[in-house]
Amino acid sequence: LAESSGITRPKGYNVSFHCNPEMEKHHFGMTHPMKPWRLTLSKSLIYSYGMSFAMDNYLTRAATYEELASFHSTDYLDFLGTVLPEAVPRDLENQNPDLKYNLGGSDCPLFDGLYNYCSMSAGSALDAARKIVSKQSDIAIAWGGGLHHAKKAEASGFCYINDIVIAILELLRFYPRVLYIDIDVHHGDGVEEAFFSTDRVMTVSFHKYDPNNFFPGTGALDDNGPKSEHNPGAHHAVNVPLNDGITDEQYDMLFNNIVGKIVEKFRPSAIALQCGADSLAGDRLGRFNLQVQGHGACVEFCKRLNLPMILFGGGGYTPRNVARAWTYETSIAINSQDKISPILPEHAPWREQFRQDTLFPTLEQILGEPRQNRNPQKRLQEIIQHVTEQLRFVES
Ligand code: ZLS
Ligand code: CA
Ligand code: ZN
Repeated sequence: LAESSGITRPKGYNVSFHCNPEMEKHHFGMTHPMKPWRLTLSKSLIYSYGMSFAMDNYLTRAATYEELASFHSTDYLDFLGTVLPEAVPRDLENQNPDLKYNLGGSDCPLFDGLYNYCSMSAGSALDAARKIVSKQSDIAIAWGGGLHHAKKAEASGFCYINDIVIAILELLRFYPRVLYIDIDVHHGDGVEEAFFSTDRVMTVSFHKYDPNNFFPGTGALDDNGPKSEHNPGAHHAVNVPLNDGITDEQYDMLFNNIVGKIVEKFRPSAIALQCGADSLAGDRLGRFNLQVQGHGACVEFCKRLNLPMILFGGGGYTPRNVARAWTYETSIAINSQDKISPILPEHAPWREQFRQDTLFPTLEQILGEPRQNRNPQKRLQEIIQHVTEQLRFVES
């Protein structure tokens, strides 16, 4: 397979791929938009292209309680580990769920094997971080991770355990500075908050921002970390609030400009890139007009920085497009983006799921009519201006 596709191991560096099929067997519920099955679809496309031959493939273990406790409170973990799906208490008067740690509502339901699911997602992220730290991998991929909303003692937005924070904490044991980049359509609030008071992690999130109508409602341009005099983490949170319909061209211009300037100033020693695929056009929850090429261009830009890097998954609610994006981005990691065929492999399982047989459907194929672009060029320039000024406060 690898030979027929022309895909070979990248020269001079190693890529590792971390996953566990056990994770994909979990269900949030029939109507819930988060479908762990999208991981199965992604992996099967990646394998159909023969990419596993170019990477070190690891079956992820579940993270231990102690590992989860490097970020989460033990009270929260104890509850998460023992609560039963049927246990959601209801308010006697209005019958609304009376939630502990925000668990059991419609966004973060309790389901069979929840603790297992969470510890495996964290396990893959931690394994990825350890491969980077030991220098066995230059790029480590954990598409099952990227659950950026989870807080120290609270579930939020489909996220229960913040695997990203746990992985970054591991990187910080060896690397002086870590840059976290988040291209999920939602604001990476959990990761931002976790590192609010340190100057060793800089976070940057690109997201749809509408404080009243789009989750989680945080991440305004001037939310840059608590600005108290004694907080070394002040100015180390960059937020890029966007509107519906942004295109590849605009997004990549912003991304290259902003991430380029951050890297110049902050000089990270490693990168954690959350590749949430709900920023793609046609996503069930997303609002942007990004195509697989534009989403992937962010990964390509980061790879060219030649820094150790973890690629995380994240959101992504139209499984066929999630699979396309993460497949293309895996090919970028192994430097095979020019070698893979834009036509999906003939033998790919679930080929009919993809509707079109291309890795790069056009906006018309995805949406019929593309979403109206509500990002005037002038606003994008204002954003760049703000970030440029913010970075003056960051010591290099
Ligand atoms: O970044 O908008 C909300 C919160 C609500 C509105 C929805 N109702 C159900 C709960 C209260 C204010 N939540 C968002 C969370 C988005 C999380 C994104 C995660 C990530 O991509 C990283 C993995 C939200 N948006 C859409 C829904 N929830 C949602 C849509 C459809 C359904 C089905 C299941 C449940 C109820 C019906 C649900 C949630
Ligand atoms: Ca984001
Ligand atoms: Zn999202």
